[in-house]
Amino acid sequence: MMSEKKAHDALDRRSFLRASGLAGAGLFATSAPVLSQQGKPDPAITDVQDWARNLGPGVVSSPYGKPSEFEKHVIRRDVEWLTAGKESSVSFTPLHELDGVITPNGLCFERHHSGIAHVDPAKHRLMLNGLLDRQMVFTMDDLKRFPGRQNRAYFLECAANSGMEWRGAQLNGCQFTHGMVHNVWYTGIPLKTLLDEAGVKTNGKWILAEGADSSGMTRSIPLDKAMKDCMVAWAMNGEALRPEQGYPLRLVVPGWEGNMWVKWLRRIEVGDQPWHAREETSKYTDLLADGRSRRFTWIMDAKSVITNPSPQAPLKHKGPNVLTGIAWSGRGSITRVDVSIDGGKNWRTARMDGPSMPLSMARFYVDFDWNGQELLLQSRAMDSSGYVQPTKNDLRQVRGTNSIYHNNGIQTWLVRANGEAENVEVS
Ligand SMILES: Nc1nc2c(c(=O)[nH]1)N[C@H]1C(S)=C(S)[C@@H](COP(=O)(O)O)O[C@H]1N2
Ligand SMILES: [Mo]
Repeated sequence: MMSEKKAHDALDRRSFLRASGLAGAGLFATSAPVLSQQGKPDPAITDVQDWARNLGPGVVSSPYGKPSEFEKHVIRRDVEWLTAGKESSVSFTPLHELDGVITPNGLCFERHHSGIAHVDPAKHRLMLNGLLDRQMVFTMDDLKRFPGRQNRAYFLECAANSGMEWRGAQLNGCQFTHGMVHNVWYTGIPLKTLLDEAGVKTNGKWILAEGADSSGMTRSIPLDKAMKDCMVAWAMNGEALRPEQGYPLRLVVPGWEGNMWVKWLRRIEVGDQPWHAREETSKYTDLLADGRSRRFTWIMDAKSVITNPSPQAPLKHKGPNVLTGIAWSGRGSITRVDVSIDGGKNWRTARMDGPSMPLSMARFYVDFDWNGQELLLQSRAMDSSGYVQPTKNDLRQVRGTNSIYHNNGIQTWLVRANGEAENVEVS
C-alpha cells in the first residue's frame, strides 16, 4: 500500500498536471500535449480516476482469473443460421482480437456433433482393442504415469473452415471466414507408446479413434500416421483440457483435419482396413465437378489470413499502422508470407515474429503507412515443402464449387477510404 506521504505527493502531482493542462500546452515541450484535440483538457490525464483513488479487490477475489471487463467483446461467436441447433454446431475463434501464435484456452473455437460431454475423469477409460497382442484399458492415472511425456504446439483446423466462401465472398469477418482454427500447446504421450505397449499385430494397418460423447464419433487413421506423431493429450496451454476441447483426453493428429482429432477419446481399435465411418464418407469428403469425390483428404494445406485490418477490425488512423495475420500448414512450417495491398498485383514479404514451428501457427506483420487510399489486402503463405497458397480461383479450377471443405484459397479484404473493411473477391 502507498504511504500517506506518497499518496499526498501523488495527488499533488496530479493537481499540478491538471493546472498545467489548463495553462495550456508548451509547458512539457517534449511530452504529449495535455490538451485533447478539441483544445479542451483531457480528463484521462487531468482527472484522478476511481482506480487510482480506491483500493481494488484483494487477492483471490477471482480464484480463477478472468479477462478484464473491458474485453467483454473478445468472445467466441456462432452464426445462428448456419446450423439447426447449438449441439451439432460450431463457434469461431475471434482471430481479429488475438496476437502472437497461441490461442487462449477460453477462446478456442468449438465443433461438437452432440454438444459438450462433461466427463468425470475418475470414470474415464481409454480402451485399446483389435489387432493387438494384448487388449488394454487405461485410466487417466495410468496414462499420466507413462514415460516419454511431450509438449508440442499444433494448429487444429476444421476442414470446413472457410467452407462458406467456396462460391464467393460470404461472411464479414475473419472470425467467421477463418475462425475454425486454434493453436495451443498440448501435453500428453505419443500414441505410439500405447500401441507399442499393446503390441500391434503385423496385419494391423489402421486405427479407429472413438469419442465418449453421445455422437460416438469415429475416424480411421493409417497406422503410419498414428505411429509417427499422434498424441493422446490431457492438457492444453499448461492446464487440463477444457470440456469443450475433449476433457479429460483427446487425440492430437498434427497437420491433419480437425475432425480426426477425436475428443473425449475412449477407444482405439486396430484394424487391417479403414472403417469408412460417416465422418469420412458422407462428411469431410470433397465432391468434385465431375461427380467423383476426393477420398480421405487428411492434410490441411498451407493457408493464411490477415486478421488486422479486417471487417471486424477497421483501420482507425492514417499514417503508421500495423498489419498482422496468421499462417499455418499441415505439411511443415511456414517459411514466408507475402502481403499485397493491390489485390495480388504486387507483393511484399511480411516480417515473421515469434516461433515458426512445424504444423503450428505462425504470425506475420507488415508495418505500413496508410494515406487513406483504398486497399485490396491479401496474404499468401509458403511452407517448408515449397507449397504456395493458391488463389480461390486456382482452387476452383481443380476442385469445382461443390465442396464445402478444404478451402485454403487466398482471402481478400477491401479497405475503404473510411477505414472500414469488407470481404470481397478479385478476379
Ligand atoms: N468426440 C468428438 N470428437 C470430435 C468432434 C465431436 O463432435 N465429437 N468434432 C470434431 C471436429 S469436426 C472438429 S473440427 C474438432 C474440433 O475441435 P475443437 O472443438 O477443440 O475446436 O474436433 C473433432 N473431434
Ligand atoms: Mo470439423
